[in-house]
Amino acid sequence: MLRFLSAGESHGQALVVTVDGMPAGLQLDIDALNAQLRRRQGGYGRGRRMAIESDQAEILAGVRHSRTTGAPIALLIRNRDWVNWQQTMYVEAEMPEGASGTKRADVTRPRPGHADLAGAIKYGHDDIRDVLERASARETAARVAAGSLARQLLAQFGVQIASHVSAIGDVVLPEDRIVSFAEAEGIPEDAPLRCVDAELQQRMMAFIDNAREAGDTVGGAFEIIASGVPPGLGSYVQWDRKLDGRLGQALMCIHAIKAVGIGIGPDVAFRPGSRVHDEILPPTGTTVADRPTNRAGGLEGGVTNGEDVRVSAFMKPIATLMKPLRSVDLTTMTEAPAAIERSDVCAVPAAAVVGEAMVAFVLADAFLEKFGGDSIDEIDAHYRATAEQVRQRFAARGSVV
Ligand code: EPS
Repeated sequence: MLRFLSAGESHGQALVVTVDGMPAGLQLDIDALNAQLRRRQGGYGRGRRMAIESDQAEILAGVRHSRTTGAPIALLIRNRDWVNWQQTMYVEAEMPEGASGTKRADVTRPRPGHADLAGAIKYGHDDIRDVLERASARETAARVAAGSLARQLLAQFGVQIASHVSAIGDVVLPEDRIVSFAEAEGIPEDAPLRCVDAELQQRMMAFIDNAREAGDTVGGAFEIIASGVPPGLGSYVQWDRKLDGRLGQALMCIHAIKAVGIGIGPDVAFRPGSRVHDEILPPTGTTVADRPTNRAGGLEGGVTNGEDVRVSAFMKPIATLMKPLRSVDLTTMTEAPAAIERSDVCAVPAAAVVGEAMVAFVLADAFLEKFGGDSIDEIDAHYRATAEQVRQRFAARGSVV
């Protein structure tokens, strides 16, 4: 089983993440890992924090001479902003001599839509900072680091992952505009919103500008596409083995994600079967069958079918509004505007990078389940043998596979 656990506060010293279950013998590219962290920091609509940080992962354990050893991998990402927060976030009982930064007042007015109120009730905190520091989407940097290891494992076997932003507020890519993996992968990294349609992207930016001027925030949607995914990952035989359910959880648990769709997603409810299901035709290429469409997003019965895996996620607007919503001051229980924390106006492109990481993690886990072994060599042998078995089985029936 591949799994990870993270720790770290948004303005604490660092984020740490432990990845357990990575096989031995994977050659790691730390520059590629850091490039993923950089991607997460980008996108039009982000706040001033991203100008302070320059996220870089340090590998503390589980890797020797840039190869995984099979031991748990520990990664650390330092928060540069810590120096501005030490007086507020120190770990010791008393503020250490010479602590840097400023001492901030307690946060007592929960922001609607954030974890503030529910967290303060649940954990018994009077200073909501104890909630928001951990609930912050800063934690997603740890996920991108963990997901990047999974991505590097998958890449060894030809699985690639890309994403694109399909909506910012009500500026939405048309339903019939199907974005190919190559198109998503080809989006320049400096594209402000990582949308495949340049004209639409301009309108999306204007939408964000308007929200910023109004002291408001915006959400949106993105799609993750994984190509080269072998058929047979996941299973229909038990509820918790269905890969669509596992992908759903992995995306739903990203901060501010409120809905997930597989393939054409919720549209399946509004169309007849003939415009939902993908016909199965005799093969003309190297796959078992031709599928003229991929509305199912590469998953049937919770199992990958060899087509691209396509998953969409829908993000709510960020909960910190510069023109705050009404709230209650929990010290006096009287009405008061919600607290204002420095924040982003829109973080949809960043969330898409986090989504890629989470999808990579789930696919790598399912991949190891099917082709598992303790080293890359063992997995490789199993992977090749399975592909060959499938080829021979169908070739015997006249297939060109
Ligand atoms: C984030 C860091 C945070 C926020 C954002 C995500 O930094 P700060 O709170 O210092 O501005 O920019 O988190 C939120 C929007 C949130 O509501 O928690 C990051 O590294 O992605």
